[in-house]
Amino acid sequence: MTVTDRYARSKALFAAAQSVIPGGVNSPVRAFRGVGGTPIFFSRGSGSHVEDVDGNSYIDYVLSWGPLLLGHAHPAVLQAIAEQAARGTSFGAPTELETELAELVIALMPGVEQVRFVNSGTEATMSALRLARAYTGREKIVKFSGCYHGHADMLLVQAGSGVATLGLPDSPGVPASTAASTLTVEYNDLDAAAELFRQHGDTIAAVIVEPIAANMGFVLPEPGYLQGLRELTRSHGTLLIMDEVMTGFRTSPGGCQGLWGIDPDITCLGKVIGGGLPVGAYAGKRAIMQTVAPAGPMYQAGTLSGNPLAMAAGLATLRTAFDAPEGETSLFQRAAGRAQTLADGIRSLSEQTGVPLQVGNVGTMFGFYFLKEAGVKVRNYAEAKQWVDAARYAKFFWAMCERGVYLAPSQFEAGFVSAAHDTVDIAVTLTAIREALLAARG
Ligand code: HOZ
Repeated sequence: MTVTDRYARSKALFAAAQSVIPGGVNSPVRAFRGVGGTPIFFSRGSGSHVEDVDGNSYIDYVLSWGPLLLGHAHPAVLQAIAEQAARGTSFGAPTELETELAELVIALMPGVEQVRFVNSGTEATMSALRLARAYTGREKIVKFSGCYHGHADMLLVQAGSGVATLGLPDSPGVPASTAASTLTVEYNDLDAAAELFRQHGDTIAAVIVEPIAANMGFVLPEPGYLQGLRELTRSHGTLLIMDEVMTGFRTSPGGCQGLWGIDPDITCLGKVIGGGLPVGAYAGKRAIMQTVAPAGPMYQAGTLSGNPLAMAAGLATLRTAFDAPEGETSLFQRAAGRAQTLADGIRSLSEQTGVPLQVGNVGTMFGFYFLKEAGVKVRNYAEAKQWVDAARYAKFFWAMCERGVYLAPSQFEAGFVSAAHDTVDIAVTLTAIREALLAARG
């Protein structure tokens, strides 16, 4: 593994962190267990670039795991945060900003009529499930193997993201009784979901799904799959929860639901709507959302919920990304165009170098698997575990770092492009990928 003096200061900081923070990180994927070596510690970011504590610069395709749609330290976001901070950082009382952001989310997301803001994606999914249970009076939920919806107890079953990266079984500490209410089925297998509904149909409160499975790599839904889930759930009186924490405002202005015309009952959001500050939201049909306290009996609360700094950063991000004068390209569209060029370039480099990759992209998101064999296709978590060549990705990852490109330190995570990535960034990245593929091919 390539860990040299190039990362000396990161290594020293990681050693210090490990004595006071479990595993030295505050979220497991950051520990680099998926690629070996020592995590890189960052000191600053600007536009499409980040700089580490050793002074190395990288084109960044992690972008804080998605939120930074405009890139690092965008002036509009910084100004919104600074202006709000000068007025106050938190009141624990309503502000106008919350209504403004809710109105904007409702205008953009077709399935959303009301919004409740929370502080993280985990809080959003956890609360959405409580809401579904409260609304339907049922207990069971269905999730898909390899999909990740944060770390609430009932969702840490066959989970993706860090759980998949570390190869962990379901987490200790989750009561068996809690996990027992979570039914799991393979993603992209509508027949298996239908069979589950034949057995348990009338007891299932909700199906929760990532419309693109972006925590086991980047796995697109097969044609008709999401629509099939919509019909299946509707016919059993079960709510469909679309977890668009990652895909919301990244795949299209209206997320995957807008792009593919799926009408979920509840939508989970996060990441981009906070513009890089901690935020989450669960949202959906008015009749369902009216179950949430104080409108209805389902309790959920938070001291920093709807925090004005996060609301201001989210508003600035969404307005800057999507507002474009008639006939002009929005910043979102520009970023999506760059992501397309990048993904097409990776596809053709895979052919040219003979390194088998499965490449996917939608809007400003992309991902690629290193496959053990050419010609196989990954459609679900079982196939991902079977076909992904983790050792080759690890070599590739470090070769990319040495060439000044930072990708996710795990094949089970997606990549992100921002409005700050320009054509030079993409060209430099593709040159680095060519070299790194050859290096990883050995
Ligand atoms: N689970 C997050 C991405 N899918 C990673 C969060 C983090 O480590 O910051």
